[in-house]
Amino acid sequence: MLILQTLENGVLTLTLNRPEKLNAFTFEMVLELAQAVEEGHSKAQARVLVITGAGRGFCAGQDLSTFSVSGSVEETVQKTYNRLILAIANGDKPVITAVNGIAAGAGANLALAGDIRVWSSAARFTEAFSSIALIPDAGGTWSLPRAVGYHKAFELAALAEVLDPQTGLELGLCERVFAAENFALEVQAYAEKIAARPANALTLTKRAMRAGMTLRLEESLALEARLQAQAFEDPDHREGISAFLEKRVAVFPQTKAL
Ligand code: T3D
Repeated sequence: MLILQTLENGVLTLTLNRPEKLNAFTFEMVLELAQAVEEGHSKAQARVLVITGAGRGFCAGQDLSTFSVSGSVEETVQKTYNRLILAIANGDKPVITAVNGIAAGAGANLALAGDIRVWSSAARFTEAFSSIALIPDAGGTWSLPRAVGYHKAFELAALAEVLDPQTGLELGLCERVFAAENFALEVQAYAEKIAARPANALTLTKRAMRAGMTLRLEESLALEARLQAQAFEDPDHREGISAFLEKRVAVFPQTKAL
């Protein structure tokens, strides 16, 4: 199995499983992960998806030892990496990329693709592409400038320097850093916190914010109004209000995926 799957307390964890190669991607593996993400978004019991790596690496990017493209490179990238990145961005559920070790090349851009990015203190990040004279793919030319601004993004791509977690935090490449020793447990606990939030509200927030990254203000405001009308109709909204008025903690257990 190139991708391992576990489901615990609403958290579906997808683990890249080629540890001896630092989870470098074969195209078969990218497709298996893309399919697992697509199916995860439709799994009723899954409220949050986590993508992480087995062993000491997160993902070392494309496997360079078996790398060969028969046919069109453009089509291959479209069918593999693009499908994966779109499955993460367009799916209804929050996706957490949990970067346990080195994230290089397409692995770095997979790390960036999550709705929330958490790193281990052992994580490292490098836009390795230019070292083999390629351009960042797997969404890197879109996500990296949005994360750090154009100029820093260009420098990261040009130099392919290896970044540590402190720099990752400062640059906005990740939201949290957890100690390497407890990383899997910390990620599970953190993901369960997200899973306990109102699922439909998070789905609608994801839709509005993802769309907002490319919309004009007027369009974003119109979309917010439309999606807010949907959120208003959700039982979770009534539960949130009741809990506030009754001075108790809200519970959002019954929410169905939209
Ligand atoms: O058409 C297309 O779709 C092209 C798409 C391209 C997308 C890309 O991702 S391009 C970028 C590809 N990735 C890289 O260039 C990174 C290559 N790897 C490295 O630079 C280093 O391995 C790391 C910085 C990631 C980690 O270094 P280190 O010293 O911690 O580990 P290591 O000893 O180099 O690697 C451990 C093993 O993993 C080693 O195997 P061995 O010698 O023990 O049998 C190494 O060869 C293997 N490995 C690491 N990365 C890859 C890999 N094997 C194949 N492909 C890799 N990318």
